Amino acid sequence: MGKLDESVLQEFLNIVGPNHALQEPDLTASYTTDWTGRFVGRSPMVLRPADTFQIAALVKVAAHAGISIVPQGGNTGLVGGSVPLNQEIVISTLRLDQCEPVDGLAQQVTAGAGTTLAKAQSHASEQGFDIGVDLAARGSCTIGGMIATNAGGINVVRYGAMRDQVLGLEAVLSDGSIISHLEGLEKDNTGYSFPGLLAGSEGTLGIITKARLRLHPQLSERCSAMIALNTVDDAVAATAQLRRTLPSLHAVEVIFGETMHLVSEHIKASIPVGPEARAWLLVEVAATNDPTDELANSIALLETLPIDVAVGIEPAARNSLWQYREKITEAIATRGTPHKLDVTLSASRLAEFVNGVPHLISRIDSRATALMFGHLGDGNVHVNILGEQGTEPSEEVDRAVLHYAAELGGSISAEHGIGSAKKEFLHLNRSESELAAFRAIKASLDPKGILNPNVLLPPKSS
Ligand code: FAD
Ligand code: 2HG
Ligand code: ZN
Repeated sequence: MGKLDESVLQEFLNIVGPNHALQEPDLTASYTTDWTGRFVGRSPMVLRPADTFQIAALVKVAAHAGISIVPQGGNTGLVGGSVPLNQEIVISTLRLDQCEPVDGLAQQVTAGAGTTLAKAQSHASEQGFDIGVDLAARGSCTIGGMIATNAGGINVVRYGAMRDQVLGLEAVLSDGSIISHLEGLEKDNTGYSFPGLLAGSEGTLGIITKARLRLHPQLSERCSAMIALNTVDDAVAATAQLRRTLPSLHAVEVIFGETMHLVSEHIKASIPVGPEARAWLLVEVAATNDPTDELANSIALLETLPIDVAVGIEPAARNSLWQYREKITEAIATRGTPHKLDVTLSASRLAEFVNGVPHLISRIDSRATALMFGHLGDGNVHVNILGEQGTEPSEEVDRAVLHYAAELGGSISAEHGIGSAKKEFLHLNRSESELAAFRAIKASLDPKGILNPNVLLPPKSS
Protein backbone atom coordinates (compact mmCIF):
# COMPACT_ATOMS: atom_id res chain seq x y z
CA MET A 1 0.00 0.00 0.00
CA GLY A 2 1.19 3.55 -0.75
CA LYS A 3 1.89 6.21 1.81
CA LEU A 4 -1.22 7.66 3.39
CA ASP A 5 0.08 11.02 4.56
CA GLU A 6 -1.87 14.05 5.74
CA SER A 7 -1.86 15.65 2.30
CA VAL A 8 -3.62 12.67 0.72
CA LEU A 9 -6.21 12.64 3.52
CA GLN A 10 -6.73 16.36 2.93
CA GLU A 11 -7.31 15.69 -0.78
CA PHE A 12 -9.97 13.10 0.11
CA LEU A 13 -11.60 15.49 2.56
CA ASN A 14 -11.67 18.29 -0.02
CA ILE A 15 -13.61 16.06 -2.42
CA VAL A 16 -16.39 14.97 -0.04
CA GLY A 17 -16.37 17.86 2.45
CA PRO A 18 -15.50 17.67 6.17
CA ASN A 19 -18.87 16.23 7.25
CA HIS A 20 -18.39 13.17 5.08
CA ALA A 21 -14.75 12.32 5.81
CA LEU A 22 -14.94 10.44 9.11
CA GLN A 23 -11.88 9.79 11.25
CA GLU A 24 -12.96 9.63 14.90
CA PRO A 25 -13.22 5.98 16.03
CA ASP A 26 -16.73 6.46 17.41
CA LEU A 27 -17.85 7.77 13.99
CA THR A 28 -16.06 5.10 11.97
CA ALA A 29 -16.93 2.13 14.24
CA SER A 30 -20.07 1.06 12.38
CA TYR A 31 -18.11 1.03 9.11
CA THR A 32 -15.13 -0.91 10.43
CA THR A 33 -16.92 -3.77 12.25
CA ASP A 34 -18.99 -6.26 10.28
CA TRP A 35 -22.59 -7.27 11.03
CA THR A 36 -21.55 -10.40 12.93
CA GLY A 37 -18.90 -8.68 15.05
CA ARG A 38 -16.41 -11.33 13.95
CA PHE A 39 -14.46 -9.07 11.59
CA VAL A 40 -13.14 -5.87 13.14
CA GLY A 41 -10.92 -3.52 11.13
CA ARG A 42 -9.52 -0.01 11.33
CA SER A 43 -9.55 2.79 8.79
CA PRO A 44 -7.67 6.10 8.58
CA MET A 45 -10.72 7.62 6.87
CA VAL A 46 -14.27 6.61 5.98
CA LEU A 47 -15.49 8.60 2.99
CA ARG A 48 -19.15 9.22 2.20
CA PRO A 49 -19.24 10.63 -1.36
CA ALA A 50 -22.42 12.22 -2.72
CA ASP A 51 -22.28 10.91 -6.27
CA THR A 52 -20.44 9.01 -8.99
CA PHE A 53 -18.18 11.97 -9.79
CA GLN A 54 -16.98 12.26 -6.21
CA ILE A 55 -16.26 8.50 -6.16
CA ALA A 56 -14.30 8.84 -9.41
CA ALA A 57 -12.29 11.73 -7.96
CA LEU A 58 -11.57 9.77 -4.74
CA VAL A 59 -10.44 6.72 -6.69
CA LYS A 60 -8.15 8.85 -8.88
CA VAL A 61 -6.42 10.23 -5.78
CA ALA A 62 -6.18 6.77 -4.23
CA ALA A 63 -4.80 5.28 -7.46
CA HIS A 64 -2.19 8.01 -7.77
CA ALA A 65 -1.07 7.53 -4.15
CA GLY A 66 -1.44 3.71 -4.28
CA ILE A 67 -3.95 3.67 -1.40
CA SER A 68 -6.23 0.63 -1.00
CA ILE A 69 -10.00 1.02 -0.85
CA VAL A 70 -12.82 -1.07 0.62
CA PRO A 71 -16.12 -0.23 -1.11
CA GLN A 72 -19.01 -0.55 1.30
CA GLY A 73 -22.80 -0.53 1.04
CA GLY A 74 -24.97 -1.54 3.99
CA ASN A 75 -22.17 -3.53 5.69
CA THR A 76 -24.45 -6.55 6.09
CA GLY A 77 -22.09 -8.93 4.25
CA LEU A 78 -21.30 -12.06 6.22
CA VAL A 79 -17.84 -13.02 4.92
CA GLY A 80 -15.59 -10.21 6.16
CA GLY A 81 -15.43 -8.50 2.75
CA SER A 82 -16.91 -5.12 3.57
CA VAL A 83 -14.64 -3.93 6.39
CA PRO A 84 -11.09 -2.53 6.28
CA LEU A 85 -9.07 -5.36 7.82
CA ASN A 86 -5.77 -3.93 6.55
CA GLN A 87 -6.37 -0.26 7.32
CA GLU A 88 -7.78 0.56 3.89
CA ILE A 89 -9.87 3.66 3.36
CA VAL A 90 -13.60 2.93 3.17
CA ILE A 91 -15.76 4.40 0.40
CA SER A 92 -19.37 4.15 1.51
CA THR A 93 -22.07 4.35 -1.17
CA LEU A 94 -24.90 5.10 1.28
CA ARG A 95 -25.48 8.63 -0.06
CA LEU A 96 -26.02 7.32 -3.60
CA ASP A 97 -29.56 6.34 -2.74
CA GLN A 98 -31.68 7.96 -5.44
CA CYS A 99 -34.00 5.93 -7.67
CA GLU A 100 -35.10 7.17 -11.07
CA PRO A 101 -38.81 6.89 -11.92
CA VAL A 102 -39.92 3.33 -12.70
CA ASP A 103 -39.95 2.66 -16.44
CA GLY A 104 -43.28 0.84 -16.70
CA LEU A 105 -42.96 0.13 -20.42
CA ALA A 106 -39.62 -1.61 -20.03
CA GLN A 107 -40.45 -2.91 -16.53
CA GLN A 108 -37.13 -1.62 -15.25
CA VAL A 109 -35.71 0.93 -12.82
CA THR A 110 -32.34 2.63 -12.41
CA ALA A 111 -31.25 2.81 -8.77
CA GLY A 112 -28.26 4.37 -7.05
CA ALA A 113 -25.88 1.78 -5.61
CA GLY A 114 -26.54 2.92 -2.03
CA THR A 115 -30.32 2.45 -2.27
CA THR A 116 -31.42 -0.05 0.35
CA LEU A 117 -33.35 -3.04 -0.91
CA ALA A 118 -36.37 -1.94 1.19
CA LYS A 119 -36.36 1.49 -0.45
CA ALA A 120 -36.05 -0.03 -3.95
CA GLN A 121 -38.89 -2.45 -3.14
CA SER A 122 -41.19 0.31 -1.96
CA HIS A 123 -40.30 2.52 -4.98
CA ALA A 124 -41.05 -0.36 -7.38
CA SER A 125 -44.25 -1.34 -5.59
CA GLU A 126 -45.75 2.15 -6.05
CA GLN A 127 -45.96 1.25 -9.76
CA GLY A 128 -47.08 -2.37 -9.18
CA PHE A 129 -43.65 -4.01 -9.47
CA ASP A 130 -41.32 -6.04 -7.32
CA ILE A 131 -37.53 -6.51 -7.16
CA GLY A 132 -36.53 -10.11 -8.00
CA VAL A 133 -34.27 -10.66 -4.99
CA ASP A 134 -35.48 -10.44 -1.41
CA LEU A 135 -33.63 -11.13 1.83
CA ALA A 136 -33.99 -10.49 5.54
CA ALA A 137 -31.34 -7.72 5.60
CA ARG A 138 -33.57 -5.67 3.24
CA GLY A 139 -33.68 -2.64 5.57
CA SER A 140 -29.89 -2.16 5.36
CA CYS A 141 -28.35 -4.04 2.42
CA THR A 142 -27.89 -1.96 -0.72
CA ILE A 143 -28.41 -2.60 -4.43
CA GLY A 144 -24.66 -2.11 -5.06
CA GLY A 145 -23.68 -4.54 -2.29
CA MET A 146 -26.24 -7.07 -3.49
CA ILE A 147 -24.81 -6.95 -7.00
CA ALA A 148 -21.22 -7.07 -5.73
CA THR A 149 -22.04 -10.25 -3.76
CA ASN A 150 -24.53 -11.64 -6.31
CA ALA A 151 -26.97 -11.99 -3.40
CA GLY A 152 -29.51 -14.80 -3.48
CA GLY A 153 -32.19 -14.77 -0.79
CA ILE A 154 -35.61 -16.33 -0.71
CA ASN A 155 -36.91 -15.98 -4.28
CA VAL A 156 -34.06 -17.45 -6.35
CA VAL A 157 -36.27 -20.44 -7.08
CA ARG A 158 -38.52 -18.07 -9.04
CA TYR A 159 -36.41 -15.18 -10.35
CA GLY A 160 -32.75 -16.20 -10.04
CA ALA A 161 -30.06 -14.38 -8.05
CA MET A 162 -28.99 -10.73 -8.28
CA ARG A 163 -26.90 -11.21 -11.43
CA ASP A 164 -30.11 -12.16 -13.24
CA GLN A 165 -31.77 -8.88 -12.28
CA VAL A 166 -29.08 -6.54 -13.64
CA LEU A 167 -29.48 -5.23 -17.19
CA GLY A 168 -26.93 -2.45 -16.96
CA LEU A 169 -24.41 -0.81 -14.66
CA GLU A 170 -22.54 2.37 -13.98
CA ALA A 171 -19.25 1.86 -12.13
CA VAL A 172 -15.98 3.57 -11.29
CA LEU A 173 -12.91 1.56 -12.30
CA SER A 174 -9.62 1.48 -10.42
CA ASP A 175 -8.12 4.41 -12.38
CA GLY A 176 -11.11 6.61 -11.62
CA SER A 177 -12.68 6.23 -15.08
CA ILE A 178 -16.45 5.79 -15.25
CA ILE A 179 -18.18 3.09 -17.28
CA SER A 180 -21.90 3.50 -17.85
CA HIS A 181 -24.28 1.27 -19.76
CA LEU A 182 -27.77 1.87 -18.36
CA GLU A 183 -30.01 1.66 -21.43
CA GLY A 184 -31.48 -1.61 -20.19
CA LEU A 185 -31.78 -3.24 -23.59
CA GLU A 186 -32.94 -6.82 -23.12
CA LYS A 187 -30.76 -7.90 -26.03
CA ASP A 188 -27.36 -6.27 -26.40
CA ASN A 189 -24.53 -8.46 -27.65
CA THR A 190 -21.91 -5.76 -27.97
CA GLY A 191 -19.02 -7.48 -26.26
CA TYR A 192 -18.17 -8.40 -22.69
CA SER A 193 -20.92 -8.09 -20.09
CA PHE A 194 -19.98 -5.76 -17.23
CA PRO A 195 -23.05 -6.73 -15.15
CA GLY A 196 -22.01 -10.38 -15.45
CA LEU A 197 -18.42 -9.57 -14.51
CA LEU A 198 -19.10 -7.17 -11.64
CA ALA A 199 -21.86 -9.31 -10.11
CA GLY A 200 -20.08 -11.40 -7.51
CA SER A 201 -16.79 -9.45 -7.84
CA GLU A 202 -17.03 -8.27 -4.19
CA GLY A 203 -15.60 -4.79 -4.79
CA THR A 204 -12.41 -6.09 -6.42
CA LEU A 205 -13.00 -4.88 -10.00
CA GLY A 206 -14.88 -1.60 -9.68
CA ILE A 207 -17.20 0.44 -7.49
CA ILE A 208 -20.77 0.09 -8.69
CA THR A 209 -22.55 3.45 -8.59
CA LYS A 210 -25.87 2.78 -10.37
CA ALA A 211 -27.75 -0.23 -11.67
CA ARG A 212 -30.51 -0.79 -14.20
CA LEU A 213 -32.69 -3.51 -12.68
CA ARG A 214 -35.27 -5.80 -14.21
CA LEU A 215 -38.63 -5.59 -12.37
CA HIS A 216 -41.31 -8.23 -11.95
CA PRO A 217 -45.09 -7.72 -11.74
CA GLN A 218 -46.12 -7.56 -8.11
CA LEU A 219 -47.95 -10.75 -7.13
CA SER A 220 -50.28 -9.75 -4.35
CA GLU A 221 -52.21 -13.03 -3.96
CA ARG A 222 -50.12 -15.16 -1.65
CA CYS A 223 -50.29 -18.15 0.59
CA SER A 224 -47.63 -19.66 2.88
CA ALA A 225 -47.36 -23.09 4.45
CA MET A 226 -45.07 -24.60 7.04
CA ILE A 227 -44.62 -28.33 6.48
CA ALA A 228 -43.11 -30.47 9.24
CA LEU A 229 -41.13 -33.52 8.10
CA ASN A 230 -39.48 -36.49 9.77
CA THR A 231 -36.20 -36.56 7.89
CA VAL A 232 -33.94 -34.44 5.75
CA ASP A 233 -34.53 -36.89 2.88
CA ASP A 234 -38.26 -36.24 3.17
CA ALA A 235 -37.65 -32.49 3.04
CA VAL A 236 -35.57 -32.88 -0.14
CA ALA A 237 -38.16 -35.16 -1.74
CA ALA A 238 -41.04 -32.82 -0.84
CA THR A 239 -39.13 -29.83 -2.24
CA ALA A 240 -38.53 -31.59 -5.57
CA GLN A 241 -42.20 -32.46 -5.81
CA LEU A 242 -43.37 -28.93 -4.94
CA ARG A 243 -41.04 -27.48 -7.57
CA ARG A 244 -42.51 -29.84 -10.14
CA THR A 245 -46.18 -29.28 -9.30
CA LEU A 246 -46.39 -25.59 -8.33
CA PRO A 247 -46.11 -23.00 -11.14
CA SER A 248 -46.69 -20.24 -8.57
CA LEU A 249 -43.87 -21.39 -6.29
CA HIS A 250 -42.15 -18.29 -4.87
CA ALA A 251 -39.97 -19.65 -2.05
CA VAL A 252 -39.00 -22.98 -0.48
CA GLU A 253 -37.00 -22.45 2.69
CA VAL A 254 -35.87 -24.97 5.27
CA ILE A 255 -35.22 -24.91 9.01
CA PHE A 256 -33.54 -27.93 10.59
CA GLY A 257 -33.99 -29.33 14.13
CA GLU A 258 -31.92 -27.33 16.60
CA THR A 259 -32.27 -24.12 14.62
CA MET A 260 -36.07 -24.29 14.85
CA HIS A 261 -35.88 -24.74 18.61
CA LEU A 262 -33.49 -21.81 18.95
CA VAL A 263 -35.56 -19.41 16.84
CA SER A 264 -38.80 -20.41 18.53
CA GLU A 265 -37.21 -19.64 21.90
CA HIS A 266 -35.85 -16.33 20.55
CA ILE A 267 -39.18 -15.09 19.20
CA LYS A 268 -41.00 -16.52 22.22
CA ALA A 269 -43.48 -18.50 20.13
CA SER A 270 -44.01 -22.23 20.11
CA ILE A 271 -43.21 -24.27 16.98
CA PRO A 272 -46.38 -24.02 14.85
CA VAL A 273 -46.45 -27.65 13.61
CA GLY A 274 -44.78 -30.97 14.41
CA PRO A 275 -42.62 -29.89 17.35
CA GLU A 276 -40.87 -33.27 17.18
CA ALA A 277 -40.00 -32.93 13.46
CA ARG A 278 -36.47 -32.96 12.07
CA ALA A 279 -37.06 -30.42 9.29
CA TRP A 280 -39.62 -27.74 8.49
CA LEU A 281 -40.22 -26.37 5.01
CA LEU A 282 -41.56 -22.88 4.61
CA VAL A 283 -43.27 -22.64 1.25
CA GLU A 284 -44.73 -19.54 -0.36
CA VAL A 285 -46.81 -19.32 -3.51
CA ALA A 286 -47.60 -16.00 -5.21
CA ALA A 287 -49.76 -15.18 -8.22
CA THR A 288 -52.23 -12.66 -9.60
CA ASN A 289 -55.11 -15.05 -8.83
CA ASP A 290 -55.47 -16.71 -5.45
CA PRO A 291 -52.99 -19.64 -5.45
CA THR A 292 -54.26 -21.21 -2.20
CA ASP A 293 -55.97 -24.16 -3.90
CA GLU A 294 -52.93 -24.82 -6.06
CA LEU A 295 -50.79 -25.01 -2.92
CA ALA A 296 -53.32 -27.21 -1.10
CA ASN A 297 -53.46 -29.62 -4.05
CA SER A 298 -49.69 -29.87 -4.27
CA ILE A 299 -49.39 -30.51 -0.55
CA ALA A 300 -52.06 -33.22 -0.86
CA LEU A 301 -49.88 -34.87 -3.52
CA LEU A 302 -47.12 -35.18 -0.91
CA GLU A 303 -49.39 -37.84 0.66
CA THR A 304 -47.77 -39.23 3.82
CA LEU A 305 -44.51 -37.25 3.63
CA PRO A 306 -45.59 -34.37 5.92
CA ILE A 307 -46.12 -34.95 9.64
CA ASP A 308 -48.29 -31.86 9.79
CA VAL A 309 -48.93 -28.60 7.93
CA ALA A 310 -49.80 -25.04 9.00
CA VAL A 311 -51.16 -22.60 6.43
CA GLY A 312 -51.15 -18.80 6.45
CA ILE A 313 -53.27 -16.80 4.00
CA GLU A 314 -53.77 -13.34 5.51
CA PRO A 315 -50.60 -11.18 5.76
CA ALA A 316 -50.50 -11.46 9.58
CA ALA A 317 -50.71 -15.26 9.47
CA ARG A 318 -48.07 -15.48 6.73
CA ASN A 319 -45.74 -13.13 8.60
CA SER A 320 -46.14 -15.15 11.73
CA LEU A 321 -44.92 -18.26 9.88
CA TRP A 322 -42.12 -16.34 8.14
CA GLN A 323 -40.70 -14.97 11.38
CA TYR A 324 -39.38 -18.47 12.19
CA ARG A 325 -37.19 -18.19 9.09
CA GLU A 326 -36.42 -14.48 9.03
CA LYS A 327 -35.33 -14.21 12.68
CA ILE A 328 -32.80 -17.05 12.57
CA THR A 329 -29.68 -14.96 11.93
CA GLU A 330 -30.68 -12.57 14.73
CA ALA A 331 -31.45 -15.50 17.06
CA ILE A 332 -28.02 -17.05 16.46
CA ALA A 333 -26.32 -13.68 17.05
CA THR A 334 -27.79 -13.63 20.57
CA ARG A 335 -25.91 -16.87 21.30
CA GLY A 336 -22.44 -15.73 20.32
CA THR A 337 -20.21 -15.13 17.31
CA PRO A 338 -20.73 -17.95 14.84
CA HIS A 339 -18.62 -18.99 11.91
CA LYS A 340 -21.01 -18.71 8.98
CA LEU A 341 -20.69 -21.25 6.21
CA ASP A 342 -22.97 -21.14 3.21
CA VAL A 343 -22.86 -24.07 0.85
CA THR A 344 -24.85 -25.52 -2.07
CA LEU A 345 -25.33 -29.24 -2.59
CA SER A 346 -27.03 -31.06 -5.40
CA ALA A 347 -30.44 -32.40 -4.32
CA SER A 348 -29.06 -35.95 -4.41
CA ARG A 349 -26.28 -35.22 -1.85
CA LEU A 350 -28.00 -32.68 0.38
CA ALA A 351 -29.40 -35.04 3.02
CA GLU A 352 -26.07 -36.85 3.28
CA PHE A 353 -24.38 -33.50 3.97
CA VAL A 354 -26.90 -32.26 6.54
CA ASN A 355 -26.90 -35.59 8.37
CA GLY A 356 -23.11 -35.83 8.22
CA VAL A 357 -22.17 -32.36 9.49
CA PRO A 358 -22.96 -32.83 13.22
CA HIS A 359 -20.82 -36.02 13.36
CA LEU A 360 -18.02 -34.37 11.43
CA ILE A 361 -17.99 -31.39 13.77
CA SER A 362 -18.22 -33.36 17.00
CA ARG A 363 -15.19 -35.44 15.98
CA ILE A 364 -13.13 -32.22 15.79
CA ASP A 365 -14.66 -30.16 18.59
CA SER A 366 -17.15 -31.93 20.83
CA ARG A 367 -18.38 -28.61 22.29
CA ALA A 368 -19.18 -26.96 18.95
CA THR A 369 -22.74 -26.92 17.61
CA ALA A 370 -23.99 -26.58 14.06
CA LEU A 371 -27.20 -24.71 13.33
CA MET A 372 -28.51 -25.40 9.85
CA PHE A 373 -31.19 -23.82 7.69
CA GLY A 374 -31.37 -22.33 4.22
CA HIS A 375 -32.96 -22.05 0.84
CA LEU A 376 -33.82 -25.66 0.03
CA GLY A 377 -35.33 -24.81 -3.36
CA ASP A 378 -31.77 -23.89 -4.44
CA GLY A 379 -29.93 -26.62 -2.51
CA ASN A 380 -28.43 -23.86 -0.33
CA VAL A 381 -27.65 -24.83 3.28
CA HIS A 382 -26.44 -22.26 5.82
CA VAL A 383 -24.26 -23.86 8.49
CA ASN A 384 -23.66 -21.62 11.50
CA ILE A 385 -21.12 -23.05 13.91
CA LEU A 386 -20.90 -21.88 17.50
CA GLY A 387 -18.11 -22.86 19.86
CA GLU A 388 -18.53 -23.64 23.52
CA GLN A 389 -20.80 -21.06 25.21
CA GLY A 390 -20.97 -18.90 22.10
CA THR A 391 -17.23 -18.57 21.58
CA GLU A 392 -15.84 -18.86 18.08
CA PRO A 393 -15.22 -22.45 17.00
CA SER A 394 -11.83 -23.53 15.70
CA GLU A 395 -10.94 -22.86 12.05
CA GLU A 396 -10.44 -26.62 11.79
CA VAL A 397 -14.21 -27.11 11.96
CA ASP A 398 -14.79 -24.69 9.06
CA ARG A 399 -12.11 -26.45 7.07
CA ALA A 400 -13.72 -29.87 7.61
CA VAL A 401 -17.23 -28.70 6.67
CA LEU A 402 -16.10 -26.88 3.52
CA HIS A 403 -13.96 -29.83 2.42
CA TYR A 404 -16.94 -32.13 3.02
CA ALA A 405 -19.24 -29.93 0.87
CA ALA A 406 -16.66 -29.86 -1.93
CA GLU A 407 -16.09 -33.64 -1.73
CA LEU A 408 -19.83 -34.09 -2.24
CA GLY A 409 -19.61 -31.96 -5.38
CA GLY A 410 -21.02 -28.83 -3.73
CA SER A 411 -20.01 -25.17 -3.67
CA ILE A 412 -18.30 -23.59 -0.65
CA SER A 413 -20.22 -20.36 -1.23
CA ALA A 414 -23.79 -20.40 -2.44
CA GLU A 415 -24.70 -16.74 -2.04
CA HIS A 416 -22.64 -14.83 0.56
CA GLY A 417 -19.41 -14.79 -1.44
CA ILE A 418 -15.81 -15.52 -0.55
CA GLY A 419 -14.76 -12.30 1.22
CA SER A 420 -11.74 -12.61 3.48
CA ALA A 421 -13.26 -15.56 5.37
CA LYS A 422 -13.15 -18.19 2.62
CA LYS A 423 -10.47 -17.20 0.15
CA GLU A 424 -8.11 -19.91 1.36
CA PHE A 425 -10.79 -22.45 0.38
CA LEU A 426 -11.50 -21.12 -3.11
CA HIS A 427 -9.23 -23.79 -4.63
CA LEU A 428 -11.76 -26.42 -3.46
CA ASN A 429 -14.12 -25.25 -6.21
CA ARG A 430 -11.85 -23.46 -8.68
CA SER A 431 -9.00 -25.02 -10.66
CA GLU A 432 -5.51 -23.50 -11.02
CA SER A 433 -6.46 -22.40 -14.54
CA GLU A 434 -9.61 -20.69 -13.31
CA LEU A 435 -7.69 -18.93 -10.52
CA ALA A 436 -5.06 -17.81 -13.04
CA ALA A 437 -7.82 -16.38 -15.25
CA PHE A 438 -9.36 -14.62 -12.20
CA ARG A 439 -5.95 -13.08 -11.42
CA ALA A 440 -5.51 -11.96 -15.02
CA ILE A 441 -8.89 -10.21 -14.96
CA LYS A 442 -8.05 -8.56 -11.63
CA ALA A 443 -4.59 -7.45 -12.85
CA SER A 444 -6.02 -6.00 -16.02
CA LEU A 445 -8.85 -4.02 -14.39
CA ASP A 446 -6.97 -3.13 -11.20
CA PRO A 447 -3.24 -3.21 -12.06
CA LYS A 448 -2.24 -1.46 -8.82
CA GLY A 449 -4.37 -3.83 -6.73
CA ILE A 450 -6.13 -1.05 -4.79
CA LEU A 451 -9.74 -2.32 -4.92
CA ASN A 452 -10.58 -4.54 -1.94
CA PRO A 453 -7.22 -6.33 -2.14
CA ASN A 454 -7.87 -8.54 0.89
CA VAL A 455 -10.88 -10.43 -0.46
CA LEU A 456 -11.82 -13.16 -2.91
CA LEU A 457 -8.44 -14.07 -4.42
CA PRO A 458 -6.06 -16.12 -2.24
CA PRO A 459 -2.37 -15.31 -2.26
CA LYS A 460 -0.64 -17.26 -5.04
CA SER A 461 0.92 -19.91 -2.79
CA SER A 462 -2.30 -21.13 -1.05
P1 FAD B 1 -21.71 -4.82 2.09
O1 FAD B 1 -21.80 -5.74 3.24
O2 FAD B 1 -21.47 -3.39 2.40
O3 FAD B 1 -20.56 -5.33 1.10
C1 FAD B 1 -20.51 -6.66 0.68
C2 FAD B 1 -19.41 -6.80 -0.39
O4 FAD B 1 -19.74 -6.05 -1.53
C3 FAD B 1 -18.05 -6.27 0.05
O5 FAD B 1 -17.06 -7.05 -0.55
C4 FAD B 1 -18.02 -4.86 -0.50
O6 FAD B 1 -16.69 -4.40 -0.74
C5 FAD B 1 -18.79 -5.01 -1.79
N1 FAD B 1 -19.55 -3.82 -2.18
C6 FAD B 1 -20.55 -3.22 -1.48
N2 FAD B 1 -21.06 -2.21 -2.21
C7 FAD B 1 -20.36 -2.17 -3.37
C8 FAD B 1 -20.42 -1.34 -4.53
N3 FAD B 1 -21.30 -0.35 -4.65
N4 FAD B 1 -19.55 -1.60 -5.53
C9 FAD B 1 -18.65 -2.62 -5.44
N5 FAD B 1 -18.54 -3.41 -4.37
C10 FAD B 1 -19.40 -3.19 -3.35
N6 FAD B 1 -27.22 -12.70 1.58
C11 FAD B 1 -27.83 -13.48 0.64
O7 FAD B 1 -27.28 -13.66 -0.45
N7 FAD B 1 -29.04 -14.06 0.89
C12 FAD B 1 -29.71 -13.89 2.05
O8 FAD B 1 -30.77 -14.45 2.25
C13 FAD B 1 -29.11 -13.06 3.04
N8 FAD B 1 -29.75 -12.82 4.20
C14 FAD B 1 -29.14 -12.06 5.15
C15 FAD B 1 -29.83 -11.84 6.35
C16 FAD B 1 -29.24 -11.06 7.34
C17 FAD B 1 -29.99 -10.82 8.62
C18 FAD B 1 -27.95 -10.50 7.13
C19 FAD B 1 -27.29 -9.65 8.18
C20 FAD B 1 -27.27 -10.71 5.94
C21 FAD B 1 -27.86 -11.49 4.94
N9 FAD B 1 -27.23 -11.72 3.72
C22 FAD B 1 -27.83 -12.49 2.76
C23 FAD B 1 -25.89 -11.16 3.46
C24 FAD B 1 -25.90 -9.71 2.92
O9 FAD B 1 -27.06 -9.03 3.27
C25 FAD B 1 -25.74 -9.67 1.43
O10 FAD B 1 -24.47 -10.19 1.10
C26 FAD B 1 -25.88 -8.29 0.79
O11 FAD B 1 -25.88 -8.44 -0.60
C27 FAD B 1 -24.78 -7.32 1.18
O12 FAD B 1 -25.17 -6.01 0.82
P2 FAD B 1 -24.50 -4.75 1.51
O13 FAD B 1 -24.97 -3.51 0.84
O14 FAD B 1 -24.70 -4.79 2.98
O15 FAD B 1 -22.97 -4.98 1.15
C1 2HG C 1 -30.34 -16.23 5.33
O1 2HG C 1 -30.66 -16.98 4.42
C2 2HG C 1 -29.07 -15.45 5.19
O2 2HG C 1 -31.07 -16.05 6.31
C3 2HG C 1 -28.19 -15.43 6.43
O3 2HG C 1 -28.36 -15.80 4.06
C4 2HG C 1 -27.58 -16.76 6.72
O4 2HG C 1 -27.06 -16.14 8.96
C5 2HG C 1 -26.77 -16.86 8.00
O5 2HG C 1 -25.89 -17.69 8.03
ZN1 ZN D 1 -29.41 -17.17 2.79
